[in-house]
Order: sequence, then C-alpha cells, then structure tokens
Amino acid sequence: MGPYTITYFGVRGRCGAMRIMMADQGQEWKEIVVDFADWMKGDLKATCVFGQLPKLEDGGFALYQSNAILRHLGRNHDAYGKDGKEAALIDMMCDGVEDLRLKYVKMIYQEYDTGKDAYIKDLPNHLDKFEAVMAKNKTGFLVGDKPSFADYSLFEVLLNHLVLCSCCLDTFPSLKNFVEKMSARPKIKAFLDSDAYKKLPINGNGKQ
Ligand code: 6SG
Repeated sequence: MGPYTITYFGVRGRCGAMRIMMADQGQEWKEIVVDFADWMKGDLKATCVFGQLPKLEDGGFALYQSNAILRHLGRNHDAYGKDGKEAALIDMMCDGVEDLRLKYVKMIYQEYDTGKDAYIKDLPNHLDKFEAVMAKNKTGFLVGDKPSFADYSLFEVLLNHLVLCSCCLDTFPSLKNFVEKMSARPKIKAFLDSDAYKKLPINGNGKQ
C-alpha cells in the first residue's frame, strides 16, 4: 500500500480525519494543495469522479469521497473492527458522524451569522448519542478496543466543535475523556502540534 498522496484545498475540511488517522498509524503521505483559482479553471475538476476533492492516491489507485477514503485506510491499517459485526457498527458510527458533519458544514457555509447560536443550543441533542455509545463500550473507543476510522472522524469533528464552543463537551464526560486521550496519543499530539496542521484553516470560508 502507498505511497499515499492527498489532493485537496489548503484547509482541514474533509481531510482532517484522514490526516489524523494516517499520522496516528505512522503512515507517511504527500499533499498536493490545490488553490481555488487553479480549481476554477476546471481541468482537475473534470478528472474527479464527482467533480470534487479530496482525492487519495494509494500508489496508482485513485479514490474519491472522504468517507470511502477513511474506510480504505481502515482496511489497510487494521482499523475496521475484528469481524463483520464490528465493521458494521463502525460503518454505522461513521455515518452518524457524517450526519453531524453535514449539519456543521451547512451552518458554517450557509448560516453562520444567523444560525450559529441555535446550532450550539441544539448540539447536545446530537452529542448525547455519541456519549451513550462511548460510555457503553467502556474501552475509550466507539467500537472494539482500538481506534477505528470512525473514532478518527468523531475525534476530528469534536475538535472542530470545541473551537466553535469550548464548553460543548462539559456535560459529556466520556466524549471529553475520548478527546483528551486521543489528543495525547504521541503521534496525534505531534501532528496536532505541527505547523502543517496548525497553518490550515478548519473551513474554506474562514469561519470556525
Ligand atoms: C469542498 O464537498 O474545503 N468537496 C469540496 N468543492 C469544490 O467544485 N462528499 C464529498 C466528500 O466527502 C464532499 C466533497 C467536498 O469527499 S470541501 C469541493 O470539491 C467543488 O465542488 C469544503 C471545502 N471548501 C473550501 C474550498 C476551497 C475551494 C473550493 C472549496 C471556499 C469555498 C469555495 C471557494 C473557497 Fe472553496
């Protein structure tokens, strides 16, 4: 497998989770950063299966759709459960994170000024579902006893929400513990402390 190359815009956006996952797995990767003016010329867009980024290249194999990329990394790096049932639960949790991510992205890009406060007010009604799963599993991960791609996706979405509202996990002890433990994993800590990570805005419109 590999070498891996990510092609994406100069934001964390839909590559945040896969970058954290690769860092934690000790997997190196290359970045091709696309600037918006180049993207608007349309040549690269025309080559993308859905006309969108990110793209992951794994050697000569090209893949689009951020969650398909996470799943592929999950298979390659043994982060997709120990059997079919765990894999199905990991898929379920990843789809649950995706639902929250889509709500977040809609608020950020379409209604930040008018909808941010209502979004934060409603947030516990989404976070409590993840809290319940995390509390029930007792291992510090969503499914099984080691991190899966769904954990990396949840972790990254929670980091973004802590920027939006620093107290949003205060009533969710299992999620708070999860974020602390994931942040302290040595390879994740090194990545989150790196300039490569810190220099990138979370979102493409400067809102966070
Ligand atoms: C945008 O939506 O970064 N891809 C985005 N936009 C360009 O022409 N379901 C898939 C997936 O999970 C969603 C892909 C995603 O992979 S991500 C894409 O390709 C297009 O459609 C969000 C993001 N936005 C920042 C950004 C920089 C240049 C284009 C998008 C900011 C917004 C518009 C200009 C500057 Fe911009």
